[in-house]
Amino acid sequence: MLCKTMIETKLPTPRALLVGVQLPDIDDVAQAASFHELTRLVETLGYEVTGTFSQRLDGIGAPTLFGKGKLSELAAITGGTGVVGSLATKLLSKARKRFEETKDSQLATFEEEEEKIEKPDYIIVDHEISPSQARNLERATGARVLDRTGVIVEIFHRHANSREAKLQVEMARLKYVSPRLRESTMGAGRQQGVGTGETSLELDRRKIRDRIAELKKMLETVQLDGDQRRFARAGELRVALVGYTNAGKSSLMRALTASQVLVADKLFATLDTTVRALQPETKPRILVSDTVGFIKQLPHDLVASFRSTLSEALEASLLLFVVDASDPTYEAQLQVTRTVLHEISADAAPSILIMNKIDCLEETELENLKLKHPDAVFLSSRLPDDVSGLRNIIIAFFEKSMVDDQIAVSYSNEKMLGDVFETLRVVSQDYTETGRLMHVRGLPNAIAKLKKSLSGN
Ligand SMILES: Nc1nc2c(ncn2[C@@H]2O[C@H](COP(=O)(O)OP(=O)(O)OP(=O)(O)O)[C@@H](O)[C@H]2O)c(=O)[nH]1
Ligand SMILES: [Mg+2]
Repeated sequence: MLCKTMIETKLPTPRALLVGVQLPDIDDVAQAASFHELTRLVETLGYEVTGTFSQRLDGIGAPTLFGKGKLSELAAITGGTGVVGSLATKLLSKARKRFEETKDSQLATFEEEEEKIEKPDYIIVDHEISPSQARNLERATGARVLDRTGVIVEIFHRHANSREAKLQVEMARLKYVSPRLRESTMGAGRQQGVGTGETSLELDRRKIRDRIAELKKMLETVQLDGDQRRFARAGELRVALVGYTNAGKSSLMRALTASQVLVADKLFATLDTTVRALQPETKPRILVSDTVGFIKQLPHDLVASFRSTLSEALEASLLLFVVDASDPTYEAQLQVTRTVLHEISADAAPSILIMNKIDCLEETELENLKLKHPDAVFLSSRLPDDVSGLRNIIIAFFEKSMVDDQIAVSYSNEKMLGDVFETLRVVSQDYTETGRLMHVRGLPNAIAKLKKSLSGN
């Protein structure tokens, strides 16, 4: 049999220019950090960042985001007209000509060479902008426009793995896309809604609404299964790793539970909550949850989807706030984590601050941080001694919350013994005529749950 020859078509890497408004309360360091984070997000999407472009302004409400002069400057870089009213992106604006004149004269002279000037294909706006602002910018610059929200939604879309995460992200994505659909992008020859007088745009929006309704129903079913799983786990000792994206939550999860969860130097590597037992296993065992990371300006629909993805973690008795201590913006990142957890009412449990990646710090930096956060645990998830120290802290926390009690298990109830051994520490047992009297140690609600099951309620 002849093998088919595969023709490899390598798509060029899309080029992206990052643009943003520097608001009065943002200093240059914060602005650079914001662009740095956006660069990482955009690179996670597989785009190449060609540069950054910003203007100091009081707000981000202007129809084209920037002032007129600045918009022309931007259009000069992208090859647009600098005017919203025109779609003629091929025409060279005066500003563009000036831009090219400053380039190597050979490049500017030969038309075929013009393509070599690396015009960005995308403008990525470091804010959430309205659909009409995006449209205006697209018209003026001739480049495709994506905002921060769009980038994050797209990354979530690519990384979602579990059925629940996929459904949630599809919903968030459709809600983002729907108001941004427009007639011109739909293809001219589209059929209209038959006999309804609907335009193709209305038809597409209706299809999206229907799909969102369908997704809601599917999610309810999936979430019901999740609720049952969670109920089965109620009373277990649970600790959740929460924190900013890329802080090292999954790395710690791997180290604490000897598991193989995905660790990657990219943003939003983890989108599902995974649960594993702390290793070496304790009695009763302690479950550790790894969760999705947070980021500033998290789109609202995605916050809603976090609520469900995080609900496993929300029931944890202990939250470990993981922070990348080597990141100069770690405090702002910690604040974002606290705010999002508060928004989804997940900040009730006690927490421990974990300052991770200390292997990247100078001795003096580390000392200063320790003075600033005397209650935090400083570690590197790469150092086994540090990880085992954290394990001891976790165990000590649960030990403090546990109480001693007795449970009577009749011989007819022996099938429940597995549950007893799994959720409680059995210190000793006496055999009586009717069954066993077990001296146990565990969390009060775990003991209460077992007693309830044993009494047949
Ligand atoms: N130097 C150093 N790097 C670390 C440490 N812990 C994690 N990393 C690296 O940091 C990057 C992110 O780690 P992850 O564990 O995937 O981070 P995460 O918090 O799970 O990120 P998301 O899933 O995106 O929210 C990876 O490249 C890790 O190898 C550490 O203690 N020291
Ligand atoms: Mg992760």
